[in-house]
Amino acid sequence: MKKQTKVWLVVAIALSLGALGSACSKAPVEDTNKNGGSDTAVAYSGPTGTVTGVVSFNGTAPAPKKIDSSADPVCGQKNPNLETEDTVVKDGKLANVFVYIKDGTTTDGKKVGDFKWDTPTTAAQLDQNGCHYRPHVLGVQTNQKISITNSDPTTHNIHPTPKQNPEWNQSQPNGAAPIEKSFARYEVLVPVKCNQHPWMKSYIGVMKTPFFAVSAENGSFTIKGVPAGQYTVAAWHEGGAEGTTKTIQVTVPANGSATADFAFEGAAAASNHGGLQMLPAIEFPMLGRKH
Ligand SMILES: [Cu+2]
Repeated sequence: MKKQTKVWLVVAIALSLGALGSACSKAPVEDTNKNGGSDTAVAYSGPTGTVTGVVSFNGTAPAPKKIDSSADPVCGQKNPNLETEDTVVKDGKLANVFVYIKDGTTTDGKKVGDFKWDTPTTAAQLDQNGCHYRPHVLGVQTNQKISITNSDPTTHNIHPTPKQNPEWNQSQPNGAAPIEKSFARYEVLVPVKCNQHPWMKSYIGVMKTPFFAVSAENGSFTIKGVPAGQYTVAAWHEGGAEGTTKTIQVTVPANGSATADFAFEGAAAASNHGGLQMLPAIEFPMLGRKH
């Protein structure tokens, strides 16, 4: 092959790959949260309602595991019963689930993400206390300040690992001033780790809109001030590489309330029902991904 021909071949392949790449990146379902809130957007002034619900956990919840914190004796002294907190279940209800309005339209047919939603002026709080993050799951709006504090007599290193926002990490010794940060882009959710203590995990949901909540210890959540309309409500629970997301369609009435009750399940419950029953060969890899 001539050298020139080779060069053209390489260029042609690169171009077609590029086209493929951009086609793929556009493939996921549109999420108005990503696009809304431009400078020309207007604030919503119509009627609103509420979305409430309870997040259940079906099947046997994995028992919390005790964390070996011997690498930093300060952690063990302050928090001798440090346990994993990825699946916090009490009386069949699941805490720390991030619930949010993923997409939808108001009754006059406008996308909820296309309105202007003010950034809260109060900072969200993320504390490190007893060598874990408090809260474990946190929701903020884009550009809202997050004030990160260290209540422990040891040094932490806060390290978010976002995909849509810049990654950073910063050490915070005991007694240091709060670290103030924010995320400019929509991202559900940003994992946060600590470079000093590998068990420390937190997740921050970054939303354009104020329509999000985190399920409480009794599994309940409330999202107020939602424009009357039809929405996809999503619930995210951590686990595995990306976590698990469930969605429910709701209609929020003006001055009324819509219910969105979610249910997550352990591996045992997941294998006992659903279409996978007929396909045992596929069951095992699917199970692995649920974790
Ligand atoms: Cu730490």
